[in-house]
Amino acid sequence: MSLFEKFKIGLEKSSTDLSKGFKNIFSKRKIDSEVLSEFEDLLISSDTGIEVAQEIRKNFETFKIDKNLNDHKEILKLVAEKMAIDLLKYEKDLTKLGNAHTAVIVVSGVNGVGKTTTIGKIGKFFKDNNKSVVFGAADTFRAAAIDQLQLWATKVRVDIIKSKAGSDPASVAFKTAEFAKKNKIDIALIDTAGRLQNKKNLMEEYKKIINVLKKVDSTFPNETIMVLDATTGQNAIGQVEEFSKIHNLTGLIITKLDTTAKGGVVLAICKKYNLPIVAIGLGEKDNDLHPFRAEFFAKALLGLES
Ligand SMILES: Nc1nc2c(ncn2[C@@H]2O[C@H](COP(=O)(O)OP(=O)(O)O)[C@@H](O)[C@H]2O)c(=O)[nH]1
Ligand SMILES: [Mg+2]
Repeated sequence: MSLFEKFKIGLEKSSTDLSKGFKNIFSKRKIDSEVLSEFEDLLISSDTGIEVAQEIRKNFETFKIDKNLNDHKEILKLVAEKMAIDLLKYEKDLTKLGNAHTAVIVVSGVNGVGKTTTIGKIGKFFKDNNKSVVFGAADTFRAAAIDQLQLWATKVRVDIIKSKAGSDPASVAFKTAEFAKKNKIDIALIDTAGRLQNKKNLMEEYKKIINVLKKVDSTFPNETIMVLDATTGQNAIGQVEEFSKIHNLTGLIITKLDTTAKGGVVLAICKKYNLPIVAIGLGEKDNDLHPFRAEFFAKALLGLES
């Protein structure tokens, strides 16, 4: 199956409403300001946020398209093209993460967004590409979280550094980085706790993790990736806001785009934070993590066939 087909199948639920809406709005009608307002509302309802929707509408108005164009497919193609151009600068491949000799990657995000699952998938990706990998189970908040990462480590056959539930997360992170450096491991992925009940503690915990990593090697961590669950819609934006106060983010991974998530949130997040999208999650299995491709994403989101 081609990557575009994977995007299409993955984004099917997101795209259905949007493409139906487009069809209703643009079929057999001249493009006047009423039509464009409906178009803008449709974009907002797919979680693009008001700003992005207004911008796309504005772009649309300046498209050199025949205002009498009544083939909604043609219009969709034009919108997808424009969207893809806008999103192109946010593409970043997972392979780019492994450029440092030993790359330490801290994975953050609120509870349940898919951090541990995503770490498992990234681990598989790098293993498949002949890289050595170690996981660090620095989400020590619950025993189940450590066990879950252990399961992934066993499944994709990578090393794991872990400690008892309730132990110091920074200490696990430190040991993971130390192990990776000493054994010249290519990629160290550090899982973290995402609970937000106590923001201050979480903030301090992250700062501590980052600081101890720097003690192992001043270039660590090489990446700080935040995982976002697309189903949370506009809330995801608030989460990036919170987490970027704690530490400097270098990229995002957006999960669960295969569910009823409204994919438009990807546009909103990209625009607002200007952070690359390292990968997207299109399912729960180990091969459901994919590189973000602006063109495929835009076309699949709008329900285009090719
Ligand atoms: N459908 C779907 N489910 C996902 C995806 N990524 C993660 N999940 C599921 O989301 C749930 C929470 O994932 P988990 O990795 O435990 O989240 P964490 O709390 O951030 O570590 C699990 O049931 C995962 O299988 C995805 O891309 N698509
Ligand atoms: Mg977890």
